[in-house]
Amino acid sequence: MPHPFRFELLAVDERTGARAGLFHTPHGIVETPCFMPVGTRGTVKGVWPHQLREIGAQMILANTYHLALRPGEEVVAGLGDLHEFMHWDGPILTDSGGFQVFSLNTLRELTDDHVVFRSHIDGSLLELTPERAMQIQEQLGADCIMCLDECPPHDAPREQLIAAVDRTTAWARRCRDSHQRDDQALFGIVQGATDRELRERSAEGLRPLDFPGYAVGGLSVGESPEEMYATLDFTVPLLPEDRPRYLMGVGRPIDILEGVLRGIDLFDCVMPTRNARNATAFTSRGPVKMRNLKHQNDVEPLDPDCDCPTCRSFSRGYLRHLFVTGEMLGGMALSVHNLAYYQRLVRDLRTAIKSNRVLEFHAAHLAGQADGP
Ligand code: PRF
Ligand code: ZN
Repeated sequence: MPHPFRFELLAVDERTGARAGLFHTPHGIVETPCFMPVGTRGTVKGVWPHQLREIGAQMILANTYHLALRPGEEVVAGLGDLHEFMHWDGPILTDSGGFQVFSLNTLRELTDDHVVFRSHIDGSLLELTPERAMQIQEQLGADCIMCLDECPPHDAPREQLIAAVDRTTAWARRCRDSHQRDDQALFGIVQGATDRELRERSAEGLRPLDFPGYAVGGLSVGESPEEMYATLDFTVPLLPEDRPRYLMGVGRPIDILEGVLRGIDLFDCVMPTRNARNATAFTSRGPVKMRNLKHQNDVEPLDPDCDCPTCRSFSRGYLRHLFVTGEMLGGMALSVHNLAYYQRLVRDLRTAIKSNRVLEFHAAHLAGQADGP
């Protein structure tokens, strides 16, 4: 049987290192570069699975932490697995919970063995270990799962950054040793903030563990975009060329472009759906605030260059009305559009990489003409 997680490189741009590839998973083939919509609690907020499919989403992300608290991984497993639970039969990736523990909770205790935290839902004390993170993610049944890692603040003292790298490496080994299912790809996560030595230390610790994919964690946590890009410049070359590379929790459209230029293959971010619920649209002409009075009598679609269900159906005037009156359809319609914008961005990037035009695409995007490669 061929390896279920083959990563096939189709093109590597000689000038930049940008890659186009195919990532084979048990639930289908993912074309990279790929943007994963975020379905934290087993739903991409406000969007039906068939709509995700229609706008070209291929793999989606869900969160171990949230699903373990509610409804609990046994409940999900009892209803089939995450694919059946949320009626998404394409590839799914679950994040391990480490990042959410550090960002959402009052941490009670952090040792080399475990992390203890208070639930953000009912205040109860909970424990997460690398073994437990694997057990939960095996029960949820996603195609790709993540090691438990520690993501400290980017400006934490150096001793704390070093300790986080070493703990993340030790936990990665424990995750790999306890992970059982060979129909799931376990990704290692490189930490080390914006420090070259620490990123090297982290990558050197993880590479011998031979993960089928590697993530760059610890970015987009408060450092400047320039610092993030500089960190990618020296971190991506530390990762194996023949495995998918995933930049966690990033980002704005420009960050995705800059990440792709540096050899990143996978991205996820709440921005398209969160901004949609706040009435901000991504368009080929830049961001548009849909509550603005200037849209009141506008019969034009939100984005003339978009063929998403929202732009095919609704006028700007109608969308504004939905937001001003607080109608649910506003956030739903804009979420579909914003996700379609991100999917078009990565699709156009794939095309540009395969035709050796990725730098030209980048220049066109910066010039505000991001409507085609
Ligand atoms: N680790 C994990 N998940 C994450 C991150 C991380 O560092 C980030 C940082 N941008 C987002 N999501 N496990
Ligand atoms: Zn649209």
